[in-house]
Amino acid sequence: MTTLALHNATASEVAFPPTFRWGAATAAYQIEGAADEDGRTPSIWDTFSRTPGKVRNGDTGDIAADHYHCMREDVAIMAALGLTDYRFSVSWPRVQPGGRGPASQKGLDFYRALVDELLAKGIRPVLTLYHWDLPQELEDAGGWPQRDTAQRFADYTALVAEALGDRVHTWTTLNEPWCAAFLGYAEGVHAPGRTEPEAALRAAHHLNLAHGLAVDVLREQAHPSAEVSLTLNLAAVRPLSDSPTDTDAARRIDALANRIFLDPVFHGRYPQDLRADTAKLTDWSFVQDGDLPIISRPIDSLGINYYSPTMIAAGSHPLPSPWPAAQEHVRFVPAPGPRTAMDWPVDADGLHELLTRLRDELPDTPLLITENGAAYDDYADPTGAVHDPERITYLRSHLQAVHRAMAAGADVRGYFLWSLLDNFEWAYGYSKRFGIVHVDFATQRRTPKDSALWYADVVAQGRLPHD
Ligand code: GCO
Repeated sequence: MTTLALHNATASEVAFPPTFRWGAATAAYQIEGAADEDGRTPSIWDTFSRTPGKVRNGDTGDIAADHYHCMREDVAIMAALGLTDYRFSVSWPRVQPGGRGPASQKGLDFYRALVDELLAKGIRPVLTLYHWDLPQELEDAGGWPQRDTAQRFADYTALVAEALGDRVHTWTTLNEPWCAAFLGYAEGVHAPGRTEPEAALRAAHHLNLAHGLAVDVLREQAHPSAEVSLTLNLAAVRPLSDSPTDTDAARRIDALANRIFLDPVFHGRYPQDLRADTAKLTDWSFVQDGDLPIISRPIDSLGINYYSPTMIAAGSHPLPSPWPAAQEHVRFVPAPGPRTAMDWPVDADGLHELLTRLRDELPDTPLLITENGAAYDDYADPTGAVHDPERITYLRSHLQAVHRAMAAGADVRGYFLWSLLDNFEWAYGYSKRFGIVHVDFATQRRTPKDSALWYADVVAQGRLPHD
C-alpha cells in the first residue's frame, strides 16, 4: 500500500500494506535453556546469572522456556498465529564452543532444524547473530573492550553463514550494542558486570567494528538476496524543557545512546560532540585507521527496538552510570502516565518521534520494528486463560504510532512483537513476563494470552480491529 493509500484508509481503520511483515522476537539465552547440552559452553550470562545478587531470585537461563526441546511446538504456535517472520538469536557458545575454532555441528543442527521448521511453515527466519551471550572464554581474554573480540565475532559469523547462508532471509549482526557495551561494562547491571566507563566506550567501538566485519562476511557467504541488518535500541530522547541546560543534557544522551552507533554505521564517523563530551575519559585512539570504512559498510535495513521514551534534564546521575562522562550533567525524569510492570512509561508517541526522525535522517534505509512490547503481571485464571488487556492496549497504541509514522513517510517494513514467549528477562529473571504466550516455567506449558489472539487477528486482517 502506498503512502497515499495509507492516507486514504478510513480514519478509524489502521490498515497496513499487504507486504508488511508481522513477527515476534526472542533471544537464545532468554528462551533456549539446555545451557550445557550438546557441547554448549558458558556465556557471560551463564557466569553472571550464577553470581549471587546479580539476577533476581538467583534465576538463570539453564532451563528458561526449554525452547531447545520445545522448538517444534513453539514454531507451531507461531504458525497458528499466522506470523510471517520470527526473530531469534543464535547462541554463540552453542555453535562455537569457547568462542574459537571449529563449529559444533550439534549446535548448528539445532538452528538448521529451527530454520527448516520455520520455512516449512512459511515463516521467514530473521537471525540475530549476537544477543549478548559472549562466550566466557572471550570475556576472560578481555571481552568487548578487547579489539580481537571483533575478529572472533567475524569468524563466528562465517561458521553460521556457512551453515545457514542459503536459507536465512534476514541477518541482524548485533542486538542493542548499547546494552552490551554500557549496561555490561559501565553500569554493570548486565553481563559481564563491569563498571569501567572507558572500557565501555572501547566496547562500543569494537561492537561497531564487529558489525562491519560481519557485514563483509555475510556479503561473501550468505545468499545474495539476504537482507543484512543491525538492531539498535535508539532512545526517544526528550529534554524536560527547552532551557539550554536541559537541551544540552538531552544532546549528551542522544550522542551516547544513538549517534555513537548511527553516525559510524551510516556516516562513517563518530560525532564530534561525543568525542568532546568524553575527552576526559579517552582520546579515542582505540579507533584505528580503516575501522570506520568497515563499520559503515552499506546495510539493507535498520532494526529498531522501542519500549518507552527517555526524558532528560540537567542534573546528575548516580554512579555507576551507563552514561560515561555524562553523569555529572544529566538526570532522568520519570515521565507521567501509565507504566508497565517494568515501571516503564507507556507512551507510543516516542516511537512515532523515532520513526519520523529516521525518515528524515536515513531516508534510504528501510526500517523494521524488531522489538516492541510490554511486561505486565500476567497470571492464568482457574480456567487456564490469561487475560492481558493492558498489553493489548499497549500494542494497539504502538501499532497506531507505527501507522501514523508510515502515513507520514517513514519506510517501516515490519513489526516484530517482543516477545513470543514469557522468558528470562535478564537481571529481572523470570519475574517479568513480556510474552503473548504464557509459559508455566514449572511445567513448560504454553498458553496463548488474549494478546496472542488479538495479534493473530491483526496479522490475519492486516489492520487494527476497531476499538
Ligand atoms: C532488549 C532485549 C530484550 C529484552 C526486552 C525487554 O531490548 O533489552 O533485546 O532481550 O528482554 O527488550 O527488556
